[in-house]
Formats: sequence, structure tokens, C-alpha cells
Amino acid sequence: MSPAKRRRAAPEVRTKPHSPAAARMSGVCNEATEKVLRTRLAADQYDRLMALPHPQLHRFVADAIELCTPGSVFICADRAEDIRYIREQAVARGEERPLATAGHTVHFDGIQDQGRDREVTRYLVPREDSLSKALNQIEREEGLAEVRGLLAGAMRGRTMIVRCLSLGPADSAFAIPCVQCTDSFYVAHSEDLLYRTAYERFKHLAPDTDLFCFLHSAGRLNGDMVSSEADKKRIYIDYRENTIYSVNTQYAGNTVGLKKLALRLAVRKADREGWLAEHMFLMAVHGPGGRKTYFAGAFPSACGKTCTAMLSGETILGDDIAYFRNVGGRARAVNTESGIFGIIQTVNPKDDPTIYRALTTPGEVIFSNVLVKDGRPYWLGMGSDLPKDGLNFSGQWYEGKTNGDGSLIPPAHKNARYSISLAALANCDPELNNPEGVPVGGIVYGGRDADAYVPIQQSFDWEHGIIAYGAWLETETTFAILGKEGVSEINLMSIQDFVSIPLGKYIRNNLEFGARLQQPPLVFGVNYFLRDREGKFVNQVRDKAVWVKWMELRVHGDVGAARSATGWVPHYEDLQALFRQVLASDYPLEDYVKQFTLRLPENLAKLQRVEKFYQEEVSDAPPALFQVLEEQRRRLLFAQSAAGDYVSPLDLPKMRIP
Ligand code: SPV
Ligand code: MN
Repeated sequence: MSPAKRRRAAPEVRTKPHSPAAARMSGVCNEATEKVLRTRLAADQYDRLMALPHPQLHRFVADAIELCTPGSVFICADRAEDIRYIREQAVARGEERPLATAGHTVHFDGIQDQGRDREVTRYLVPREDSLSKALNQIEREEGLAEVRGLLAGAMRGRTMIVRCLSLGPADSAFAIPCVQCTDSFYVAHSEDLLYRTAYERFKHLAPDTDLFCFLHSAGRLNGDMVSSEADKKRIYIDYRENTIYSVNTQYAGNTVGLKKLALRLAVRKADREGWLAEHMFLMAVHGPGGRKTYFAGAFPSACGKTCTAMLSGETILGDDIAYFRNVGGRARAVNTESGIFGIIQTVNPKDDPTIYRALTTPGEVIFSNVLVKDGRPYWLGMGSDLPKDGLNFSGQWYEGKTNGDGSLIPPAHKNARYSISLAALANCDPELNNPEGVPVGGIVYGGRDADAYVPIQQSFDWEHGIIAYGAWLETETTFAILGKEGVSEINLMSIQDFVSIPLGKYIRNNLEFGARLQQPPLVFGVNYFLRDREGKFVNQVRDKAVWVKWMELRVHGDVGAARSATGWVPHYEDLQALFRQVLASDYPLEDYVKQFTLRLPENLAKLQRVEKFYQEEVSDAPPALFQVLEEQRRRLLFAQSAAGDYVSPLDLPKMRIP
């Protein structure tokens, strides 16, 4: 069919607006934008886009077309055949390969594209603005020129897919509409598993509703359909225009706009509007008598967040990003996503039965960067032996294969992942799509702290919790981010990579949010990574199943606790009963003493590190942060002078720490 025939005459809606403001209100885009769309879209695709009366959407798509010059454009209208087309094209074009189990596919990212890339992820900062120096940034005009230069003509000969999606349940006060343009069918397919589709909802958007816009191109691909110009990888955040550019990468954390890219825009929107966008899971813990209590939890990547959210016996709403609002004096939250892009390493039938089952039965799953042999996926720590050869992120793999630098290539990448819809999990919580969200009873912060904090404790109040467990969260870098592993760092509220406002302001927003609530959630700190003197972990992986039950009981005042210098800690008898009830196991007193001993030198050293970080790196740190620090130091010194460097939890009740 000739292009002339494919393009129909313009429908009625394309009358010339009188002014930009009028255009914004009426949903009609300006003449230049309309002309680009009319001449570059096939008639049916043009109609699909024009059925959505939103000038910013039209402008963004027209700009993406002009910049990236795709051979064709597919506007996904979310019909069953559209979704099927995306799924089939991901395979037909070689971005995914089918596996033996029905519905399962595998995708590989390049060897230098196996995680989020902090180095090349930058905020575009207008000249008149400034961000904390801890944040990676570039002057806006310079950055725009660079990234748009890399995207120029990047989709030549390819199809650009346009998807309209919603962060949070559609038709909810929490929802943010988003549009993604990408030339990767893998990215478009992943979005189908991970987010709520919203084409129909876009038909009813007020024309001046804010949109988040994401433009992605995988860039030049090699014969394996893998982005091949790693040195030209860029992820640039233009917060002024609510637009993010991503190029020369396929790893979902760098490309799927609604994931970490949107979180950076949402933090700014939340700051303007008085709510919170957080890097948190959302789950229900099931208490006595059929009671359900909702918890949100922030952990740095690869520190136990997803496996906590998925605990057997509890129900999951989300494992990564939650939005919070004050509704009638109570904190309510939604998961912005409807699926999981989870780490597959160590998922095994014993510790993670629910997700293991979902990953080994027919249904839609995209595996990434696993080892594939005879159509079956294999990963590290799956609880059975791995084949000695197969296909992995390095191409054809065999035992002993080395990198250019002589290092051994593992059979599967540590950051290998799966994408699956939450609805595929047997323990998905029925409130997942409640437009009002769920009431949050407790929030949890967890880092990777080898020597200071106890495995579980409750803060003295909201302010103490936000500061001492959230803002002071210490961790170690992990494989989920490119670069060296095991480097100690502060990662405030586990969200530092995504905070797009001054860090002190972000902490203040959290403090104020809680202060405005009639009943703020209780705040807990967990540490799954505490070690003994010999460097051995003092807890087992499964212990978290007990910690969540203890938190649930605390929210309802059903158990007491002992006052320590860093928070309230559990009584032995309560944990002993819970270990028996939840894990059918004994809980020796010596384990309790080892785990909950207050370590004074280590905690005082922690305070020093935290103080230095905030004095040197965060010029707008709130005064409350230093006050809480001084109070905690005073309590620690009191305990040290009363009982020495290491205080048994059994001695806490009689110590009367102030
Ligand atoms: C994380 O690394 O925190 C993730 C995966 O949740 S990513 O999409 O890479 O952000
Ligand atoms: Mn995450």
C-alpha cells in the first residue's frame, strides 16, 4: 500500500487552536505537531493516537519520531491482539527466545549492561537550579544536546512502540499516567507484565494532566540483538519536562521507564504536592484471628527486599515502589507496579516456594541473564546442579570460560532476573488494585550492616525511626549496580540513587509527612546481615518470617519490648514462641543473646560515620537529624558506662536507658 493511501484525511479534531493555553485545555495539539503525526503515522495509528486528547502526549510522540526517525510507529491500544503482537515481535526479532515451558522466554543483556549504571545516569540541571553534590548531574542544555545527539536517527528501519501506562491503579488519586516510546519489544513486553495498561484511561484524561514521558532506544545492536555501544550508554533525567532519555542499553532498570526512571520524577512531584514516593515493598502480614496488617519496607537492591515481600504465609502487593498519601490522617499506600522484576539468584523451592512454583510452571515469565540449556533456565543458588555449558549473557558458555581480563564468567549472572505479573503469584494480596490503597501499619528499613544494628528493633517514634533507621541506613554495594561490590556506603532510605531533590529536603518531607498523620505507622529497623566476631552471619535466611510477625504484634500492642539505646528490642519469650509457631523450631537463648547484644563501640563508630556524611555531603540536613544523633550518642554512652562495651539484651530491662 502506498504511503499516500495509508494516510487518511485529517479527522475533525485537528482544527487549529487559538492559543497554546486553549490548546492545552481542549486536548488539540498545535499545527506543527499535528503535521508530523499526520505525515509520519499510518492512518490507523494516527487515529489511535488522536483518540487520546492530550497535547503533551502528541508533542512527545511527534518529537520522538522526528528525533529517532523510526521506520514505523505502533501505538499500542492494549487490545489482546496488540499485546500478543508485542510478545510475538520480541521473539521474532530475537530480543527474547522461547523456552521449553509454555509462556516462558529468555532475554540477554550485554556483558557491560547487567545492572543499573550510576555513572551514566544523570540529572539534567537547569543553570538556575542546584542539586546535592552527592547526586550525579550535568548542565541541562549540555546534557540534552549529548543524549539527543545519541538518539538522533537511532530507530532508523525499526518500529517505535508507544505505550500508555499507569503508575498505581488507574482511576485513583495515586495514579500517574505515563507514556513510553521505545524501539525494544522486550521493553514493551516487560511493561505488560510489570505495569497497568492505560490506553482507555488516556481517552478521559484532562488535557492538562501531567504525564511522565520516557524515550528509549537500544541503540546499535550486535548479531545477538544486544546493545553494542556500551561507552555511549546514557540515562538522562530532564525533570523540568518530566521526560527521561535512555539510549544504548537494554537492562530493564535503565530502560523500562516506569521503574526507576519514573521514581526520580515522582520524588519531585511528591515534593511539590505533599505526598511520598518511596523505594518500598508493600505486603500484608497476617496476625492472630485473621487480622491483616500492611507493611512497607525499604531495602537497598539485593538486600532481601523481594524475598521479605513474598514470604510464604503472608500476602504481597509489591516488591519495589510505593506511593504514600495522607488520607484522613492515616498513611495509605499503593504499589505503583503490578508485577515483579526480581533477582532470581538463590530462589529455591525450600526458601521461596511461592515464586519458585510460579517460575517453574506454565505462564508468562521473562527470564533475563540466566543460563539456558535445552530450553530450560538455570540460575545460581537454585538448589540443584547447573549444566556445564549452555547459552548465557556472554554467548555460548562453557565451564572455565574467561573474560578479556582473564576472570571466570559465571554460568548465570548474579543479577539475573525474572519478570512476572503479581497476579501469577498464589499469595498476591486482593487489595493490589484498590484505588484507595491500603492503610500502612508499619514501615521497615533494612540495610547490610555487618556489625552495629540488631536484627530487628522498633524506633522510639516516627522521627527517630526515619532518621536512625532510614536516613542513617548503611549498606554495601551489590551486583545490582555496575561497579565494585562490597563497598560500604550510606544509602539513605535505600532511595539515594533516585532522590532528585536536595537530600535534606527529602528527609524533611518524610518527617513532616509523619508529623501530619493522626496515627503514623510504627517504624522498624531490620538487619539481615549482622555478623559475629568470626564473620559468620548470626541469623538464618528464614528468620525474617519471625521478624515480620513480631512487628505485626507490636503494631497492635500485643507484645512488650525492652528499651535499648538504639530502639525497642524483642523479649526472648515472645521470639521463642514465634519461632515455634512460624518455623516450628527452637530458639536457643544463646542465639537471642548473640543477636540482640547491644554493641557499643560499633554503634558509636556508626554514629561517627553518619555524622561525617551529613556534615560533609548534605548541606541542608535537617537539625532534627543531628539532635537525634546526639540523643542516640548519649544513650549509647550511658549504657557503656553502666555495663561496658557489650550489653546482653537480658540486662536491658534493669538498666533503664533514658
Ligand atoms: C533495584 O535494583 O533496586 C531494582 C531493580 O529493583 S532495577 O530495575 O534495576 O532498579
Ligand atoms: Mn529496587
